[in-house]
Amino acid sequence: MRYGSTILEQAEVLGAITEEPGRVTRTFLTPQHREAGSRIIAWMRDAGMEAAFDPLGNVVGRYAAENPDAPLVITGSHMDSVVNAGKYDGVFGILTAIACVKDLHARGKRLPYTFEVVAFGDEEGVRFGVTLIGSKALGGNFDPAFLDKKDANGISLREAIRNFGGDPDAIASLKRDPRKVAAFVESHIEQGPVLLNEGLPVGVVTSIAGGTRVRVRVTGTAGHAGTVPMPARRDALAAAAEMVLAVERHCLERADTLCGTVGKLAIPGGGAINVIPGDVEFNVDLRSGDDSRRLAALVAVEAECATIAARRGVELSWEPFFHLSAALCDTRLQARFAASVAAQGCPVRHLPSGAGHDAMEMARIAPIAMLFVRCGNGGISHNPLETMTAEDAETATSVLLHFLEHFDPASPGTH
Ligand code: HGY
Ligand code: MN
Ligand code: MN
Repeated sequence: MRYGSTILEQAEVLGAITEEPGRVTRTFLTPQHREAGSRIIAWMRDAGMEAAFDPLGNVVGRYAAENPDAPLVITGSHMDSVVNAGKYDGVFGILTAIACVKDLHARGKRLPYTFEVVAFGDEEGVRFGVTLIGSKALGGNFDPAFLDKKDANGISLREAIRNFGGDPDAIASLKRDPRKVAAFVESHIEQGPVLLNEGLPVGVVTSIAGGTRVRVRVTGTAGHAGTVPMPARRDALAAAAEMVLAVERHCLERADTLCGTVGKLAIPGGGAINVIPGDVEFNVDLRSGDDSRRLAALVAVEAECATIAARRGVELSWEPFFHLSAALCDTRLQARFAASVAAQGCPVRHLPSGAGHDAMEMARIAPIAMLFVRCGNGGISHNPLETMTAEDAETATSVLLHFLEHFDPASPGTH
């Protein structure tokens, strides 16, 4: 095995760099981000790349072409994690690319394009509530208003960048020139059960589902749990619970095209056992491969929640704060990846991605493609039980290396 076991060992090393001992939580611009980034830089340099943090805290490795004017191919994924994460989400896409460059460099081989490997500093949006920050910057979609977003300790993104040694004023310059970028490709653990159920090590992604995230606030009347008669209550939590079930039911009835999740719900201040909750906040995450169905669901679910609020006499605040359109993977790049999969003797399976990825933002400046690698344990992810095998890491890396060595930037894709 040339790459697989090293990749899993490196993922273990990064998995141990966490803000929460005993579980993997690594968020943007923290000391753990710096430590993990420094490890990645060392591995990139050892593989023959120039590598450093950029002004936003992304790690960028470059394996230059012989011709300084050659086009650019970018790959990579994110180095941050959700809370209590697995070890491979994001990280695999970085490590597999480093392994490819190490192999090329050992053979003294350069590519007909400059190859950039990016460890995006923030894709999950855990610390500041804005997702895909790193790829938004490289794709030219970074909104300066993000800089005023604050974390749970009241630190703004601008301050955090400065404290990290970055430069908020240099972010605009990180956008890659679309005329120079021939393709963006991302390898990622599938985070679902399709490849596992079909006994396949890798798959070629066709599209990446779009998503909408909504901030919901339900306001009722706090009161004494023992003295307010049941019919007279304006219980914000009971109303919110009914709304959560409405989201689930709406999406279950359309499970072939929709996913709906309430991943965060809180009573501000925490609530008390003998107080009727007067205030509840929760988030809705709605996704679909079809943007029109997602937007229709957004309208329908909001209407159902408004009906529940009216019947229960509580107020509803419904604030969509994040929209990301579904992204199509370039058909010619898909075909190239399929040829590289077949070249390894693997069956070719095309499949959509229900998870979001940095490739969605990079699609603004380049044709994109994604390679999925099998996810074990029933396909579980965003969970410490997430797992993959060294053999599959080996296969996926061989596919990526074949793709990179056969990719002709002169005819990249139909962007
Ligand atoms: O939420 C997502 O799909 C990604 O893991 N950030
Ligand atoms: Mn994720
Ligand atoms: Mn991911």
